[in-house]
Amino acid sequence: MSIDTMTAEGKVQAGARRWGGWKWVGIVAGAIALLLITAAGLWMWMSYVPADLDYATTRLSNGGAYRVSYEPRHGPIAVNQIHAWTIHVETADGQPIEGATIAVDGDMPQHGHGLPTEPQVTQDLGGGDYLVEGLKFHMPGWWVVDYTITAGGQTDTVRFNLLLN
Ligand SMILES: [Cu+2]
Repeated sequence: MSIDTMTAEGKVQAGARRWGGWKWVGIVAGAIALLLITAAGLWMWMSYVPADLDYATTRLSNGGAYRVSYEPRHGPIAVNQIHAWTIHVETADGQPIEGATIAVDGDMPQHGHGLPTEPQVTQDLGGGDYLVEGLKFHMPGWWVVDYTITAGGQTDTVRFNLLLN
């Protein structure tokens, strides 16, 4: 049937079919674009690192009770290697704290996952020094490590930022 012999209604239906085909192309292209934008956004979010992060290895705890510093025991921290830190705990005015109870925690703030291991303070080395064993960072990027320190009935948490590559 040629277009001339179609009823007006038939022409409208044929037109709708043609546009119907293009509509699907539009929907698929839109879906692909949305997927790409989502993936790009997710990637940007997961690799985002605040510009003003403090990477100091000596920091005051959140409540100001303790000054804490750390040092990896075997040189620079490599991704995916179990390693140990020595941390030093003192009061804000510099008196070493011995006999503290210290819990270790850590995570990647942008990834929603924590540490792959359960590091622990395994030894009170005296003079405010403590041995932390079992640390491992299994991805490059921004990590935080928190020490929650309890001494003399006072609990406070200190946070260290690390950027690994
Ligand atoms: Cu991660």
